[in-house]
Amino acid sequence: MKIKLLSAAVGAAVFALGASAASAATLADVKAKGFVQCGVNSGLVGFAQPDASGNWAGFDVDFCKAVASAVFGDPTKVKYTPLSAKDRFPALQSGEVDILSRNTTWTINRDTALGFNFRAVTYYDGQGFMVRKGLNVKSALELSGAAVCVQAGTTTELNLADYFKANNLQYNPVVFEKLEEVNAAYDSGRCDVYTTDQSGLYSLRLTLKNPDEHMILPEIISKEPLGPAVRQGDDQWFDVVSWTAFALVNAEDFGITQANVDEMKNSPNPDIKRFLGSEADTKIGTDLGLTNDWAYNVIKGVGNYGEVFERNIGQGSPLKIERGLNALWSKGGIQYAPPVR
Ligand SMILES: N[C@@H](CCC(=O)N[C@@H](CS)C(=O)NCC(=O)O)C(=O)O
Repeated sequence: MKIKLLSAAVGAAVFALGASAASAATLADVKAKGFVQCGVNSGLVGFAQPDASGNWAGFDVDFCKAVASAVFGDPTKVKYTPLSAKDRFPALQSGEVDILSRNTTWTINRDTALGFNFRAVTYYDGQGFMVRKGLNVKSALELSGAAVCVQAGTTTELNLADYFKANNLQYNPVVFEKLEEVNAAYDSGRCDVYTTDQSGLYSLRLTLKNPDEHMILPEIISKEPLGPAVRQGDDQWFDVVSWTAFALVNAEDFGITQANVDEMKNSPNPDIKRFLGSEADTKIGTDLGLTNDWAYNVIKGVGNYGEVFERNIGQGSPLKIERGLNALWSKGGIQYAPPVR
């Protein structure tokens, strides 16, 4: 009798867990509700920004669309939750969002203590400094005594403290919780320096009153591998999200683009046919819990990694960020994805 009671209690607990928003069957939940709930930046030009009609666009937004394409064959099946630096982690932990696709650095603390999983790096970044050209500073090592604007709830704060300490420099941190407050403080001259991920600086500079009066210093003081995060404890969903990112990079490797993906389905290269799901015996997609043409859908929906990069933050955008470290491994960068086979 005792044993029976105990197993009933365990059953109830498992049910409660399974039925909660943070359930471990995210793919099934996502399919059932018909959309991916994606946590994105509250507004960072090029990365995630809603237009006047509320349509979200950007590099991180396209990743949400890529996952929706993989699951539903439809990039529009996404709902967006804009999240500040501080709010993003509770939102993922609680199950309010299915993925965090928001300039988030993969660190050991987030991978362990906070309970997340990271695997793909969609943007290799590093922390930098922006100053007014009029300050006549050429290096971060000349910033002793500066007032430095920084946002709370980021890796940026600790890197900043470490860098100034390691170089024996004094500084005055000016810390805000909201991005608008940091931007306003820097733009009004309350801070001499703005520090965040270098990609963020390129983006934020465009929103200043006079972008041309500001420059980004050459120093990169940290490693900021940015990528999508999911909750621990759901390997299938983790695989879907990771392999969506890898599909984008593999497509660029193969020369598959949004424009030629239909033609590529009939490529004589068996590797490409398998990737796009047109090899008769493939189980590559179904093993992932998706259809065999999931990668075709991703590329049809958003294009390959290079296309997503150039359109949102590269040469086809006002940011004009160079590929740099984010070039393919075969072109001098470190973007490298394991094979789909
Ligand atoms: N990559 C860093 C920084 C990410 C971050 O939140 N950056 C700020 C400044 S660019 C931001 O995006 N803020 C937007 C917001 O809080 O709404 C991290 O993961 O902690």
